[in-house]
This record gives sequence, C-alpha cells and structure tokens, in this order.
Amino acid sequence: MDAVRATYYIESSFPVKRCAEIIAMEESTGTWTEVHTTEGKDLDFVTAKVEDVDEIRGKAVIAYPVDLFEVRNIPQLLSVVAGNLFGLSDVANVRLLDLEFPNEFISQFRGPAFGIDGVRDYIGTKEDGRPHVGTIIKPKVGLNPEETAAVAYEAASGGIDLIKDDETLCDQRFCPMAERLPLVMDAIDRALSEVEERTLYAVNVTTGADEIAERADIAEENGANMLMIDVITAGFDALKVLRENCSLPIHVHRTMHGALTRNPAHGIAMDVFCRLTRLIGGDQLHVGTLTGKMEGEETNILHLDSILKEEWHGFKPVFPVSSGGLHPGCVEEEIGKRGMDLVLQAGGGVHGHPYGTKAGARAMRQAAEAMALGVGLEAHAAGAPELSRALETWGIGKIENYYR
Ligand code: CAP
Ligand code: MG
Repeated sequence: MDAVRATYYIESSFPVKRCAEIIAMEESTGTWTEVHTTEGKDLDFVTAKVEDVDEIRGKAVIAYPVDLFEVRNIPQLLSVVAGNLFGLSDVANVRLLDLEFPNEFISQFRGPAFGIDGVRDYIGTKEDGRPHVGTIIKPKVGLNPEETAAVAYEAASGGIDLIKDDETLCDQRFCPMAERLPLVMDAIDRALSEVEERTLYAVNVTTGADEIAERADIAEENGANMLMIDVITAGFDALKVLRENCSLPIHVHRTMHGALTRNPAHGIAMDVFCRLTRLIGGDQLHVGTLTGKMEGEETNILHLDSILKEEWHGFKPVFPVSSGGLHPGCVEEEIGKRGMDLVLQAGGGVHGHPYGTKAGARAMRQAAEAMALGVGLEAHAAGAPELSRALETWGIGKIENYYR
C-alpha cells in the first residue's frame, strides 16, 4: 500500500500491538467507540494499519495510506503522524522515531537547492574539503545594526565561513533586519577585499506565516546570500515557503526542539526533523555536538549526520551543523568522529577569545585547517598563535562546567 510509514516507540500497561491499533484508529478513521456513521462505508482507503510490532523493544510501524493526506500540506501530515496520539491516556509514553514517505510525497517536494556541495561551491572549499566554521553574532540580542555589522566584519576578516543571526534576533526595533542586513553585507564585502574569501551571512527571517515570504523577499532585495529560519517555532511549512519562493541557501535552526526530542520515551525524535528538513529543502541543519553545552548522545548525533548525508530519494545531502558551547579545542573530536562535511559554529568560542572576535574566527579556521591537513590541534597551534591562545584558554575538548 502507498503509505507514509511511521515508526513509534510505545510504553503502556497494554500490549504494544493494542496501543498501535488504538493509535492507528485515532489517527485515521476510528475513535473510542463504534459509530453508526461508518456502517456500510468502505473507508479502507484512508484507514491506517499496524504493519509491524516488536513487543520486546516496544516498537511499532503504522502505515498511513497516502489518500489520508493532502500531500503538500505538512501541518496536516504532522496532525496525523504526530497528533492526538501523544495524549491518549491508554498510552503512557509514545515517541515518533522516524518517517518514510511514498513516492507521491517525495515527488511533491524539492529537497535542498544547494546542499553540501552547493554551499562548498559558494565558499570555495570543494577542493580541500575542509570543515566549515561559523559564528553567531553575540550578544544574541541588543546590538544595533552598526554594532552588528562591526562584529560581522571582525569575524569575516578573521576567515569565518558563516556568520548567522542568533535564533532570537529577527526584526526587533533595536536592530531592524532591513537596516542590519545591508550593513552586514557591506562589512563582509570589505573583509572579502582583504581575505579574498567569501562569507555567508544567514539572516534570520523567522516570522509569522503571513509575512515570511515577504520578509525573505526583502532580505533577497537587500543583498542577502543566505536565509535562516527557526523551523520548529516557525513551522516546516514556512521552510517550504522559503524553499519554493527564494533562490538562496537556507540555514535551519531547531530551537524549541528540546521540548519534543529530549525525552527518550515520549515526543518526536530529531530523526524526524532531519527527514522533514531534507525533504522540504533546508541546506544546513543543527543536529547537536559531541563536545558542547547541549545534551546529546554521540551515537544518535552520528546517526542524525547520516540521515542528512546518506543517499535518500536522490535529494542533495544537508550540511550538519554542530553548535552550542563549541570552541576551537572541540574541533578535533567533532571532525575526528563526524568527518569533514560539518559546519562547526561557535558564538562564545569566537567572541570570547582573549584576543577578540577576529582572533577567535582565526582560531576556529586554523583548527579546521589542521583537520584538513591531518595534523593535531596542538601541533598545528605551534604555528598558529590565535589557536594556541584558544587552547590555552579552553583546552582541548568539552568544557566540563558551562555556565558555572
Ligand atoms: C550557540 C547558540 C545556538 C545553539 C543552538 C546558542 O551559541 O547560538 O543557538 O548552538 O543549539 O544560542 O546557544 P554558543 P543546537 O556557541 O555561544 O553556545 O545547535 O543544539 O540547536
Ligand atoms: Mg543561538
């Protein structure tokens, strides 16, 4: 049957099979009791079926017929596969682990326009294949457009590949997007003439569904070279609007994901958000760090990287983003375990460098170049003063006590 197949983890006092049947009914044609209105009707074409049950591991696969969906309507898809089921009292815990889509869905979405190769082409790293390094303007909020551009200039002239707005900076009065964007692009252009390297600026266009297309247009008209969206708060349909209306690469932030992904027994696994981002067309997606400040289990993060990069319906691979508490001393472990196709982002780890933002950007770049050369950070630091100072300050690897 042509269907969206959803894999769930289920915890209940009832057998997993029974719970899966309840979920299948609730999310398709059933409810808590028989109703007369189904008598004599053949609703099989929109009735979900339990396809596979593992009572031991607590897993079940439910096939939702493709006719159950308005195929291009992502909100409706989520209302089915991730809707009422989370609140069913007979199911103590349930977690949506993964989604697989039939061709009728796959053919309706464009996937990433740029992907890893397209972003590498823009920056010029396809040959050496080094990791990309990025920074986030800090403080998150509060700088005016001129101050924002000044920070961007320092980071770009230090060789950073990507500068992004923080996830809570949009179009506030203290820093209107239409004012900061041209100033930041000018700053990047000035740095380009010095370092002869391009820098992406992911301007955060997150806003309501009624305005996001127009805001993205304004960004493009003001010279943007990358867009950013907070996809969980803005919605995956907003990502679709950007993908289908704009010609720029899209950096996808996942703030608020922790409310859904963090509980291993209940909610929605980050795997699902990786699939949706790739299907709809984000070019870069935050998937966590091995050595940073956010929670995240190594095996799972490596799996998320693979979901973004493996062959999947012919869609371009998405650049995994490692961000949150990173500093140059984290680069060795991140790249050593995750490979070169990674965007390493550091906010505090750049702007907190003892010699300032430019030195922090240089240190991240020196660390990335060490990985491309196949040399250790400490060895490379002997000829890289900014990296050396970063390692003296923060050491190698994860910092044990963030925020304390
Ligand atoms: C990192 C960051 C990012 C987090 C998001 C922050 O700043 O800008 O939003 O990385 O987490 O606001 O914390 P620092 P994730 O580099 O200063 O920590 O990538 O896990 O979604
Ligand atoms: Mg942030």
